[in-house]
Amino acid sequence: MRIYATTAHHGHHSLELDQGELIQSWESPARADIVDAELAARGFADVRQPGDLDRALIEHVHASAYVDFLQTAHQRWVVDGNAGSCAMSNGWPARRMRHIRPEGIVAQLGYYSFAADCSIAANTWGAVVDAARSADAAAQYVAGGAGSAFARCRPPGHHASRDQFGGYCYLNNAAIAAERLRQSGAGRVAVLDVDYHHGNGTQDIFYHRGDVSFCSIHADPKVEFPYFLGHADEEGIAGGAGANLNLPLPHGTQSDEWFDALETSLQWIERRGAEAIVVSLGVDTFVDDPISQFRLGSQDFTRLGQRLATADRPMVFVMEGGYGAEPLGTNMVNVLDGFLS
Ligand code: Q9C
Ligand code: ZN
Repeated sequence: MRIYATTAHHGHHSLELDQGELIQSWESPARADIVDAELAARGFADVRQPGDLDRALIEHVHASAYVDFLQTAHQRWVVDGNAGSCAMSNGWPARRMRHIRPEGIVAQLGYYSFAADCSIAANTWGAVVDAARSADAAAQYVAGGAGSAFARCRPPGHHASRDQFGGYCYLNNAAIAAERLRQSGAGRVAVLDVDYHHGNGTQDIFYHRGDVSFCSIHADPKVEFPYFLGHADEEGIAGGAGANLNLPLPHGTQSDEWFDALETSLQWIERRGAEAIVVSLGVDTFVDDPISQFRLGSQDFTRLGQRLATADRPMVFVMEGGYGAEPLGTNMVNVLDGFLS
């Protein structure tokens, strides 16, 4: 299996408002280092650098003004007199307020985000671009006839919508991979999101589209981040009607119930006629994940990979969530290992 990864992510470690305190985010550089070490230890040696950022491709997924904003936000923050800190908002457009884009950097940070768990530092954009490049390269490799690839992305992407960052995500790596597969000739693509959290950004990006189906297995938004999207009655609209499937599950969900949802997902993806699949691969469903409440064990990730292999489709794995220490590497690589076995 081909891997795409870079080291630019080391420059990015966000601040996060967690239980009333501003902390160094759970989404840390160590996460990718742990996964890279486990990949190397288990013989995944075909690790490549991705090609250049394709701005035109990105603009099929994200608003051009939003991409410009991300690229320039930290510099504008510094010019505004905030050198030395990370750019983060303190106000958002809520009910009965107006969605008119304001002018100042702090206000625009609120306009272009939906959560206070995600800040922008000097090196954030470089990390974000490299994650997007890795997802694109993995999709190009798979579209070229190779069976599978893993984009070891950091920061993750599935919470990033067409024009909002949040949930540790800035550009939507999985959506970029799906769009690349479409542009490379796959008529229908599916994104299967197995991260613990609902992939609200990916859903948003493809909600009007029938050519990219989106399916997510996640903690019920009534009790879990991102709180305001991910309910079972969200089925897509216009040309995308019927092309969105959400399978919310309660806190405490165990393997049996989770794998029932996986069966439902894969049967639905089959019916949608997907020629290729992007897997938004979060392993924060693990029982000991420090911020999550599902109960999958490490062997379950091998089983997940094995079941995905039976879908018998070209597959792009894009790294999303999964927190804590060493088991993160074991769990992530177990999926890839199970897939190859
Ligand atoms: N007490 C991904 O898994 N809230 N994002 C965490 C912790 C944000 C998760 C609160 C969770 C974002 C890609
Ligand atoms: Zn997650």
